[in-house]
Amino acid sequence: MLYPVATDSRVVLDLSGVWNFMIDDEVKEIDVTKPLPTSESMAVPAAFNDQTVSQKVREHTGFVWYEREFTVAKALRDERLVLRFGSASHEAWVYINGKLATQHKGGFMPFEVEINDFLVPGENRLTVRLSNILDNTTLPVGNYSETKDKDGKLIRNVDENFDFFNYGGLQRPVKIYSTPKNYIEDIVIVPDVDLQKAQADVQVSVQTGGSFDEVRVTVVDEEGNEVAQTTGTETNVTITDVKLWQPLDAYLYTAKIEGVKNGEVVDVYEEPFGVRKVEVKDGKFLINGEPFYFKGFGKHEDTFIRGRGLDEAYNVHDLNLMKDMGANSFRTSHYPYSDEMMRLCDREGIVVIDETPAVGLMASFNFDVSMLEKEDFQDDTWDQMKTSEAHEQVIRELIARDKNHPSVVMWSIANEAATYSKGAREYFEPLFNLARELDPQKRPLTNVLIMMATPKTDKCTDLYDVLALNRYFGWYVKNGDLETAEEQTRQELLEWQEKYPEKPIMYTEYGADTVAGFHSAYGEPFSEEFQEDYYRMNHKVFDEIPNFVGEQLWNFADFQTKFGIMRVQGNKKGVFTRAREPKMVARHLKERWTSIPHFGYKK
Ligand code: GCB
Repeated sequence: MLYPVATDSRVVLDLSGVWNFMIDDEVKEIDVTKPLPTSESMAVPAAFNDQTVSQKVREHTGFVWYEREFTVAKALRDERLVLRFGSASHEAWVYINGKLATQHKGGFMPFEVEINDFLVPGENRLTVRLSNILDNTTLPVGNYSETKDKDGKLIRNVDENFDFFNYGGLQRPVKIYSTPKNYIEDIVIVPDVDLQKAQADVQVSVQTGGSFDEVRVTVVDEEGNEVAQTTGTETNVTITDVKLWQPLDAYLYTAKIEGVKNGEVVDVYEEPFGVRKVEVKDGKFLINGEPFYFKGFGKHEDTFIRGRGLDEAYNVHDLNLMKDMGANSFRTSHYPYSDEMMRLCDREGIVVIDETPAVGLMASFNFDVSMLEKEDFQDDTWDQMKTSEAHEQVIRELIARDKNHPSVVMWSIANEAATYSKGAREYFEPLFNLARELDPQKRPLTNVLIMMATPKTDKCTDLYDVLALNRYFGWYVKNGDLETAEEQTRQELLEWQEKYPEKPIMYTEYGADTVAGFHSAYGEPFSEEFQEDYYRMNHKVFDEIPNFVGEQLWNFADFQTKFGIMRVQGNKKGVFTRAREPKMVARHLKERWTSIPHFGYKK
């Protein structure tokens, strides 16, 4: 799916701003042919939860409504007009002038619909009904229940089966874009680079709607020079003296696609792309033929007031904080991030592990962490979960959206699923096969593993190209005992390496809750001293393991979660506070990461 951009043939209208908003208390049916009976304001894009000061709004589970009016100028009305939502959490029903235009389930992917047939001259009314319900058929997974209050009114409840706040609403931009009636629908770009010859063979496939006499493909470099040109919808171009997209040294070419009819260019689209090669070989993760070392974070889309809502200033700032520390990468834990963030990573040279929203695929998720230590732990996750369909859908949508991004070097199919339990293989094998088949660039795949998934217990390891481990020795296990934790860390990593010598190993989470400003002469848990000691211990072990190719700690910043006795105003494992102020450990990390090269750290 193409990102909406303005070109010589396309106009983009942004519907960001203040919309009407209403909680649906399900007492009276809403008549979508009439304006919503509400005077509440809500900014878009942003979660609805933190914009008011009403607890009822903040914790609402069920349905909400958004509404605004819009006008499309006469000059555009003969064009094909498409309404596009960057996301809508988690299920949306979209009405234009009272008629259902489209419906979409899954809260982290864009969707769009042609709206010409729904429009009237002058003002049009756009009404969106949203559900933030999560259950055992959705991703992420929620524990859903219904009760009645004393007056018999239905109360819906979602107990998140994951450790982040269930923000809802229109959290990414809503746009209308125009295209001509004959239009470029999608572009697939697959660069194949010969590193020796510094030459790239770039396969370009163009899907069109309507018809063209000819489709022209022109590759333009960063200086605006045309470096290759060809015609056709399934075609190849060669770039000589190619400049590679490298981590923190991004180089972007642009594929300019022109649809020609009767000698005239009717539609134009410009897709940025990078030329880089990703391979997994002999226990190494190679980017452009060199062994790459991941330094960075698991993150969240999480800021004050906006929740998971797009905030490009935070995105730019977060990447600058990362670069300043010598980091080179992050994982889009635990769901696909906005189009805007992905495009920013392309241009900043930040390496991304792109994750689906498959989190909570574990029947026994809770804070009883004693089970983390049991080797033979089993549960009935794969009888309870009915998520295969949603999982397949989101893999399709994610790869369709992000396939051309050079920043994306690996797909993460799930975070901390019960891969140690009976039925896991049957569940995951078809999904891994699907992702391999769909990705035109054939990137490596991983499944991010919880502590119970060990070399002995994990049932799907052969499906993963890279072993991505979330480990909390010294925190959830042996809390505060860093000596034992060090031994456990070392022992497990050596075991993985011995059993799977061809698979690179990385940590995709390790961390300790740390209250900014809390100090302890004894290095007690929760203090800034403990956080630093904990990371130093882990780093010592990482450096001993030859196939250990990366450290992405948990978490970049403190973030909001549901409340509960294990969380004080959210998860405090951030290296930065939620306001992006550094904790003490940021200095250690900067020192370490600025001295570790992006390539060739492990020989
Ligand atoms: C994990 C989860 C992450 C949590 C983290 C924690 O293993 O993947 O979502 O936030 O642990 O801090 O407990």
